[in-house]
Amino acid sequence: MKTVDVCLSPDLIHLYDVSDKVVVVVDILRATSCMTAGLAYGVESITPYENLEQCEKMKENGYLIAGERNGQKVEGFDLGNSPFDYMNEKVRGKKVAVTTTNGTVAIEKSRRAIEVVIGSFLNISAVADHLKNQKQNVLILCAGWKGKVNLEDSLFAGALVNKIKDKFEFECDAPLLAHSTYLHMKDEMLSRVQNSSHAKRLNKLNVKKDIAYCLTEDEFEVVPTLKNGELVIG
Ligand code: 3SL
Repeated sequence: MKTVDVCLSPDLIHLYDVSDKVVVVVDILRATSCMTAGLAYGVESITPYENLEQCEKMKENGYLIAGERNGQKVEGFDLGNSPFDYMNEKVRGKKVAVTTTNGTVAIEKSRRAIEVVIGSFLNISAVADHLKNQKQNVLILCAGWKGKVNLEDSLFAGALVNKIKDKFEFECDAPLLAHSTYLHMKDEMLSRVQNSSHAKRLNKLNVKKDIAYCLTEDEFEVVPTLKNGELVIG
């Protein structure tokens, strides 16, 4: 049977061999929710950068540049890091370069995987079906916050485990932990996440509507994957 494991922070990724796994990168608030929404809305591709200056340089190549540091849009960039920035006519058909505090870092750390998949509640069932229909072991990598574990990514990991558990054995205890936490909180997800450290951070920046939207399940059927350094659908 295939296995599934959960890495609760990118700072723990050295404990896993990603080279023989499909890695699902998750940053619910808000990077992977933005990527899912943007690609579903018709963005041609999204190229993730860990480094802000490299991302900014892509403007010269005709890319829209997007991103945040500590939740706030980078000055001079075209887009911030709200899914609503991406669900907009001005980005349809465009190539976007993006840098974020944690999400793009987690993608960078997954590059050696057999496949890198972008997961969010917005496309959770599509991702679950994709994982069930392929042959490789899976690692769900939570982006967390600056190396620390966060609630919303761990809850997503548990929700995804819940959807695929009949086809996968748990590799270690993190899937068990994430799954139990998800089962415990699933009926009051919004209020639980509102209480999380990052939601409190975002509330101070007045982006409350992003939080509820990023917890919405199955808005889209897309499965973004990393191909030649850029995220595309299919
Ligand atoms: O850290 C990230 O990658 C971001 O998603 C954080 S924020 O929600 O935009 O603050």
